[in-house]
Amino acid sequence: MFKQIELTYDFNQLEPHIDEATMKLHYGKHHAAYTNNLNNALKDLPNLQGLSIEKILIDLDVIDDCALKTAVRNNGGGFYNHNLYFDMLDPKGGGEPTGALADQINKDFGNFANLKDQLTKASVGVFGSGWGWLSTDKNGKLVVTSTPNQDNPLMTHKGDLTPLVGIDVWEHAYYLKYKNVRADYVGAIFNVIDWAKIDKVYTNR
Ligand code: MN3
Repeated sequence: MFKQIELTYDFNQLEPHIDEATMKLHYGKHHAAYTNNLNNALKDLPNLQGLSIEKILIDLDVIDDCALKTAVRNNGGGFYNHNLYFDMLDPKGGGEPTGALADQINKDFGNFANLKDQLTKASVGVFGSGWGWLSTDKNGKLVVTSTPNQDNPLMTHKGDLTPLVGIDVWEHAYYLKYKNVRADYVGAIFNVIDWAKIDKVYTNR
């Protein structure tokens, strides 16, 4: 049974960047539904019992049944992506990365402003629902990509990329507060990204 990560902050603590009503629905309804639907689909896939969600998403092709494969892709992606999303956010976030992550950002993008610009463009530019991503490859190089729906870099790169930052640009992530102005939401979310935590994940990968 997969479980949603527990939040280390209250629903209203990401205000004004992410509003309380959106947080309640996003975590309490959307993320909960992906998690329940994933667990239900896995009941019919005993061969996947005990595997990590990362392993399951990298190897989706082992699922022969088309409908079950789609269910695990959409809901397993939704489960994993939202665990990463809610975990990387923190009321005390914002600012710029430090440590090994900052050094690598400077190496791969020149500076943090350039990374922020690329990640913003990738996220705002998703057509329809999807995600913008900052990932690391096996050598520690940082890469910005985007995916449609609940796909993620584990799936698109078969385990060669590990996601570090995921920016959810489904309308349910921002519409109550930002309406159609996705760019304002993407701009605001940088104020609550916990770069210290992401540096730890990057350093200990
Ligand atoms: Mn979402």
